[in-house]
Amino acid sequence: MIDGVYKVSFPIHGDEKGSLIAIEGNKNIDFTIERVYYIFDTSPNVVRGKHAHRDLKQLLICMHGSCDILMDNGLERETITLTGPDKGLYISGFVWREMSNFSQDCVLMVLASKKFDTADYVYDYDEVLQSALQARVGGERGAM
Ligand code: T46
Repeated sequence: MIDGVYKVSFPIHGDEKGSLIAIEGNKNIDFTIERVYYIFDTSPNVVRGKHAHRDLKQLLICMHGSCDILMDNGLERETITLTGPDKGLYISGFVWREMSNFSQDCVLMVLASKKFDTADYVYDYDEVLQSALQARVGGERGAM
């Protein structure tokens, strides 16, 4: 997968009463949870996101239904289908993301490492490309 991105499976505590999943900051995930938001009632033909974050770690969980998450760091692009309340997608780093193909019943919950800050959003994909190219050139120079 793209650097700084990985899938997580959470253990389900199940008994005769049903199922329960617990997520603790700095235990199951490597950040303190500063914010929780969730996305629902999104039409299947809508594409959300279309931005990167400068400094934010997030854990995305489809509590209900499913949706597709595209991630792109300027060098690699990958799309995964997120479904199941025990499956998470961790995204950190300067990664462009788009969410699409929402099922009618999709509830996408996001745990975030920082409070909402519009200054952290980058809506210009070229900036992600430029950053990837600069990192690659820097890496090649370092290897000389
Ligand atoms: C991300 C993807 C996965 C707030 O007031 N507080 C918040 O914490 C957030 C996240 C949003 N908002 C407001 C800002 C907009 O007026 O809610 C509205 C919709 O937000 P946005 O268009 O940014 O939603 P998405 O689905 O395009 O992106 C969101 C997150 O913003 C973003 O950080 O990574 O989900």
